[in-house]
Amino acid sequence: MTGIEYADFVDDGYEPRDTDLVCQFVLDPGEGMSMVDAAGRVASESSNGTWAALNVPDRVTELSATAFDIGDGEVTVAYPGDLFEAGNMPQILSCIAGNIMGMKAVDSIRLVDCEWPEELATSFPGPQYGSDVKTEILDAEGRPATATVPKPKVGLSTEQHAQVGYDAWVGGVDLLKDDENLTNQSFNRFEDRVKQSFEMRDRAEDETGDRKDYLVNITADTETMLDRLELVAEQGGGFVMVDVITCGWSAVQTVREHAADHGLAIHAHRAMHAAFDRLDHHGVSMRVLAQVARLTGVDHIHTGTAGLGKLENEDTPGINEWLSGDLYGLSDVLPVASGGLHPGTVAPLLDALGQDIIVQVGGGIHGHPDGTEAGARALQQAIDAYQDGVDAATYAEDHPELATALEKWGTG
Ligand code: CAP
Ligand code: MG
Repeated sequence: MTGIEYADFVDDGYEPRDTDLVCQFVLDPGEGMSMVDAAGRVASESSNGTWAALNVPDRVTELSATAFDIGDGEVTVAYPGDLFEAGNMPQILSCIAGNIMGMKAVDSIRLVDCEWPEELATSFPGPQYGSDVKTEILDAEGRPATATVPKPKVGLSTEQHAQVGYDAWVGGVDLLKDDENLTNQSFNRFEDRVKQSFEMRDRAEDETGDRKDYLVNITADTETMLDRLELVAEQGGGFVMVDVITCGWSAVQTVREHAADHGLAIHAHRAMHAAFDRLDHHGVSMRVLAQVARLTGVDHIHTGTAGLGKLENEDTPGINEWLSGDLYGLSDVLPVASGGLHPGTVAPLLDALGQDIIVQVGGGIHGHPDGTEAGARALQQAIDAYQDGVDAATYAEDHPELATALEKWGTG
């Protein structure tokens, strides 16, 4: 038997093993605590220690986490792979981002980044398509894919919603997208919306000759999501949208399994992420949330607009780079830039993030003075201008829809 107490969870010279899940935290120790005291409590509480010293068989200490690299307000913690259940994201998060977020030993603590060991990472499926949606489901090779959310967010009737979709598709947008707070309300029922929108989609495809699709928000309790997913598949859709933070990762894992049965890609919206990641000294970073999303198998995820637009962002380029980087052969994830974008923001956005993204523009299309179709054309013209290496204002000289958009919202 060995006694384990907080100090046993600290070893500043520790060298992580290939099988460890290695997590970086920033933390502010609680009153009267040194960094080492706080770090030991974090490693203990998130693995197999508690406030009381325990006498345990030696085997148990092999599952203990180790805090090392303890710096000024920073600590790295290595978790033995065997601490985790393969393929169970809620279990992993209950350890590495669980009780420690509220323990008195820290005034604040933020999980900043993780390095995932191969065995644990590959116990998850990862995305089915990732950036391949651009060629396998859409005709968006060599350019950013485009999406639009009808605005107002809620309140359009089913017919109005489907009409907005049609106007946007024929104006050049690839993807219609439901807003996060539109699911199955009395004024716009899910089943009718899906059926009518796909009828319009088929018309737009016939007229344009391009593949068009619809990011259908199936967000609900998990059973209902699976029913909705079946309906989308029956109607010939290629995508379902899940609001991954509000639904939870368990639901995402279940949807991923069923989506694969139908070859449906998953679009991850991230409403409520800012409750975890907005404070830079507390919570869970967007970088880690994006890692979790990739492992659990979403094909797209919103990662922000590199500081443009209406919402606060955490390091969009760095997160996107991680999403496209190697992860033991798991597919990449296509990032979605969204939030206050309009045609005038296209050039700085693509400069910052490259073209392997989805550009989602809601208000910046539907708020166009000449309506949705003109707004969609203006967006496409801004992308064409960028690809031709011409600045938007010059391109607008003989592209009236873009000219009107730039006049209304400016550039950048
Ligand atoms: C954008 C949007 C998206 C946000 C999500 C909205 O509309 O539909 O939900 O961009 O934020 O409801 O605000 P606009 P994020 O294009 O009209 O701004 O991508 O940061 O997760
Ligand atoms: Mg929205």
